[in-house]
Amino acid sequence: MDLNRRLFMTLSLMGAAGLSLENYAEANSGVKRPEHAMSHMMNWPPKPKGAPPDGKGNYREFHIDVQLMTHEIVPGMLIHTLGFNGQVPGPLLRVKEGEWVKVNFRNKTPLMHTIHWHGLTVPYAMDGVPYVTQPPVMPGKEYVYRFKAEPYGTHFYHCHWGTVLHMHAGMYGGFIVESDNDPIRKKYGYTREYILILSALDSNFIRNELNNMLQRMAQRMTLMKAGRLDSWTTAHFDSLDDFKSALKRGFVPPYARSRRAQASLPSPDFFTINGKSYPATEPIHIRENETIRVRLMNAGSENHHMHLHGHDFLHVCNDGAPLTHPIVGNTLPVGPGKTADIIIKGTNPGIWTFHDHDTRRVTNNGMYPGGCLTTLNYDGLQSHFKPSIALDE
Ligand SMILES: [Cu+2]
Repeated sequence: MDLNRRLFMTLSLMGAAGLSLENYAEANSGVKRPEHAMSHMMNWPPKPKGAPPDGKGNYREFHIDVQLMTHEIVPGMLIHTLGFNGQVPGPLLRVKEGEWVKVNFRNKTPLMHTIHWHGLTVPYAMDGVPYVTQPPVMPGKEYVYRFKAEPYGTHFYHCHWGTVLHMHAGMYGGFIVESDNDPIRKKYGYTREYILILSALDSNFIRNELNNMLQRMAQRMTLMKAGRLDSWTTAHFDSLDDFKSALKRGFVPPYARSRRAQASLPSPDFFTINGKSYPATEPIHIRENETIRVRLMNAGSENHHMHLHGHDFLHVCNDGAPLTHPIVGNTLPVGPGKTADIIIKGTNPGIWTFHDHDTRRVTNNGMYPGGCLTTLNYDGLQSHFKPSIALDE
């Protein structure tokens, strides 16, 4: 498949940045439609280089759908959201290095989505970036991703469409590539591992934006059915020059008009670990003298500075790759898109807090305690945390 254009620009499908029925006509007025738009995306996807024929190779096959669902972040706080296979986070995918992976992705929502394999060196056609490497997966449609699982380590996957909303809403999941040669396993011989996916969401933004997108998508589907919407009227261009010449001919990009009365970026009010806020987060378990591995992934848009009480840990992997010189510490910044693996040794029995040290993020709707906080619990420990003791003594 020929995709030799160096720049492929998309400006706002209606679903993403909001051409309304009104400005649809405006966008289309007096502007000649290029014939090349989308042409290179027909017969998509191409076969990844070296991939076994579909249906014949020894694939690890997964079925992932996306659906509109309700999700309880913390007891009493239920939101409408988007989730892979009806859960937040999506299913954990764990494969072996070098395995061929096939993911059948079905879109069961009225919105558009893709899946991006974050940290994996997939062929670009499998990279899941809408209008850059693939058309978006339209409502009711399926898209098949095929790629070889590499490199080994801690990665994740997420929707790459309208990413702020879709990722905040819950379209992310862990992707672990195991290796027989994993030096971390060999060197530290840990006996248990935990996966902590960090995220944050603005519950009001999600509600408003989801409603807006559903509305705009309904308009879009109506226009498509009527044959009034095509690649040009959705405003995507094959090059920067194309785009500039459209501007000269009267095209107004959506960010230049006040689509949203007051354009606003989300300001999260809930902070989650594996989709849950404290006290609904799952504790990490350890025994005295046990070594455990914790894989941290930041699938959200906030910085999280994870701090463990009562212990130093070893930071051993950065974005899945083993560090040649592990770093000892007790606080680790995990920025958006980052993964980090740490090794914890059970040297100090107790119940210890492991939390985001930015105190804004250990709250639920502004109230402490909550948010991005969990505990490291020693197995077999007789809990001595009895608040009444202090009062009695
Ligand atoms: Cu999506």
